[in-house]
Amino acid sequence: MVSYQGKKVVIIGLGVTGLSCIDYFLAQNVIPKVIDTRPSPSGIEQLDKRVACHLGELNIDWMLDADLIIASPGIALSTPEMQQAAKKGVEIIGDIELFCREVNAQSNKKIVAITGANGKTTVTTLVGDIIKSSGIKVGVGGNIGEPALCLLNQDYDVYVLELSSFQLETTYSLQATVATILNISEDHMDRYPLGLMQYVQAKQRIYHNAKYCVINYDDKLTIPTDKSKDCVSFGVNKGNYHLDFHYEHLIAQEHRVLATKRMKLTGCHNYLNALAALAIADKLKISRESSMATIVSFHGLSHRFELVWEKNGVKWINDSKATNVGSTEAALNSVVCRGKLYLLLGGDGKSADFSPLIPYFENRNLEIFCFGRDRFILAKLAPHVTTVTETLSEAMQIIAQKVVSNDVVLLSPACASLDQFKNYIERGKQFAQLAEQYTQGSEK
Ligand code: LKM
Repeated sequence: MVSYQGKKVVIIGLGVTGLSCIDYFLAQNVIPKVIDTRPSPSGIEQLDKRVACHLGELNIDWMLDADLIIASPGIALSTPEMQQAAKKGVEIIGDIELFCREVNAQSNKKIVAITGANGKTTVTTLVGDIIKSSGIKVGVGGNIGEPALCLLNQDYDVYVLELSSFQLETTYSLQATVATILNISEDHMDRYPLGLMQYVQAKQRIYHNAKYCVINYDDKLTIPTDKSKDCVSFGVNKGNYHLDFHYEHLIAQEHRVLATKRMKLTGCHNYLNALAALAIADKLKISRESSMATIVSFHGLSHRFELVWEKNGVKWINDSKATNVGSTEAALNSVVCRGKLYLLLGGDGKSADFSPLIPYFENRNLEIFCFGRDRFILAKLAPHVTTVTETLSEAMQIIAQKVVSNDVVLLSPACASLDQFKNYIERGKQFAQLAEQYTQGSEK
């Protein structure tokens, strides 16, 4: 165990991740202090009595007095108080750094590290399933499911971590066996005032000290800036892992390995997700047969282009996990609709440029409903076919009155949910619940 005994530790940001950090320090008899800028953050009810807590604002005295600050992904390093602490020489790291130091102190433990603008949860989950069904003990977490620190002391041989750009910013000791940036498209511009390259730089940290890098042949920004890295690539037409002409097969190192029609995942972006997962599995020397069986049976994730309700020939698809423009583009590329498409956009746009969506709205039988904080910005994309409501619920109530057989209602909001929901999961649950509720007694 790495020891922090005698250090003054301040944890910034509660929630499940903050709580996992507190437990980690308490287990070695280091009593941390906790700060959260939110007046009533989640997790506060489970806080250990020994831990002093300051809510509603940052406590600069505590921060400057600390030896070590553990920063939540929810707090920007550019915050003036964080800058002040850093300048004074206070060490600032995140929970993933604590995790990596522990793993490095042990031997024979492997980390697979996955980031990207989109597909990272799908690939992380799929790689976790592939490793598990090959008989290896694997822990999956990080930005999804369990915080990384909760995976320690569970006798796992391999860890598969989904890492956000914010988590990577506060990580220094990651030594992944396999690391990947799946793709780059604009996201989190509210947190990266210097633009896309600042976001890319954060993501590129995943490759530091990685043994193998899995890169996207079609996306140069996923290539390690360190050209000496050992890379393997996936892509649509080219790369070590690619697709054939009509996306009919997955091809690995010039061999057809799977007919895509056998997969439950659909759409080009998902075939690329499967190729990336296969490239990672191959680097871990997992048998192709085992990997393929898992890729075939993989059903995809909740809240990710999930058919949650069907009535009177109308499909209601929950893609609440589409929290950026690129993700909504993938949905619009793969949605099949014989009638009218009702698209729900809205939430916190994080200062994104939404204009890449405009071509998807042209020459299409479509109506758009915009809700949430950035509804008026979104409504400008295609004003002639757009209705604005304050909430998702109001929009769905109107849509439920209009839909007829063969129509599709798609929640793929291109925005974060945090302006009106706890997270995208709560937004997706509300969509599924209201789809059922508002179509009740509408038998046709
Ligand atoms: N001190 C302190 C704080 C303040 C606030 C600690 C702290 C918060 C929580 O706030 C946030 C904000 C944003 C926590 C996050 C944020 C973003 C944790 C993760 C992310 S993310 O970028 O990885 N995921 C969001 C996104 O936009 O992709 C998910 C949005 C959604 O709709 O669920 F913790």
